[in-house]
Amino acid sequence: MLSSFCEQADNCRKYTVAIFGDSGVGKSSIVRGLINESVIQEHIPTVEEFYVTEITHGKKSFELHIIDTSGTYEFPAMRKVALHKVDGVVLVYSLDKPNSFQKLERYMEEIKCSSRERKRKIPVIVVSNKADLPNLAEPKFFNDVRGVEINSSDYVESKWGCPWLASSARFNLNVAKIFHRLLDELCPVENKKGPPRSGSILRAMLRH
Ligand SMILES: Nc1nc2c(ncn2[C@@H]2O[C@H](COP(=O)(O)OP(=O)(O)OP(=O)(O)O)[C@@H](O)[C@H]2O)c(=O)[nH]1
Ligand SMILES: [Mg+2]
Repeated sequence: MLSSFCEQADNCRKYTVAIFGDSGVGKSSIVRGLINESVIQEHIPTVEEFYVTEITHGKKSFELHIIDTSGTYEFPAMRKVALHKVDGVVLVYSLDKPNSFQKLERYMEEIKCSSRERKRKIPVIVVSNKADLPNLAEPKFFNDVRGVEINSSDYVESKWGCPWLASSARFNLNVAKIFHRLLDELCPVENKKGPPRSGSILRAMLRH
């Protein structure tokens, strides 16, 4: 029997990561981008898919086991099972689906609940996908304490204590970075690079 990549490599670690989000926000497209599969133009709803891929982060190699979940079909029981085995979670929304951000609240509640049950923190990264689409603005948030408007990144950071990134799975922009940023949380490396590229800079790049 063939040994897995991690069985061959001395310094490899395995992490299981689930990707959650509303229907059609681009979860499967993000996963396909990471494993260098071609973009699928039409929306083919996922039931549940598993992928295994290797990724080099810092000087170490990692085997990522990715659970691509369904946003189309409501399977809370399957999400619960996934949450009991994951090391980290990618939460995705997209600006062409305004309610998809609100849906993250429920996923966060489920993640917190599972963290409590498992007595371990489950690192999360929030992703605003489809940054290539023009004329779509990030939702507006207010900081209750200071009464000022704050951006999505600051909102996600202050409310849930997790990082935020904008991506375009269609153009494979920031896709690998999502998983590197999550690995930063799971397994901090010595030579951390600067802060993730902000959504507004990414959008500006896509316009040129
Ligand atoms: N413009 C644009 N379209 C995208 C992007 N990512 C995905 N799409 C499109 O959005 C649609 C849905 O993408 P999927 O990846 O299937 O969405 P999903 O979140 O996996 O959907 P479910 O499996 O039903 O939960 C497809 O038509 C994709 O081509 C993106 O970054 N930009
Ligand atoms: Mg899918």
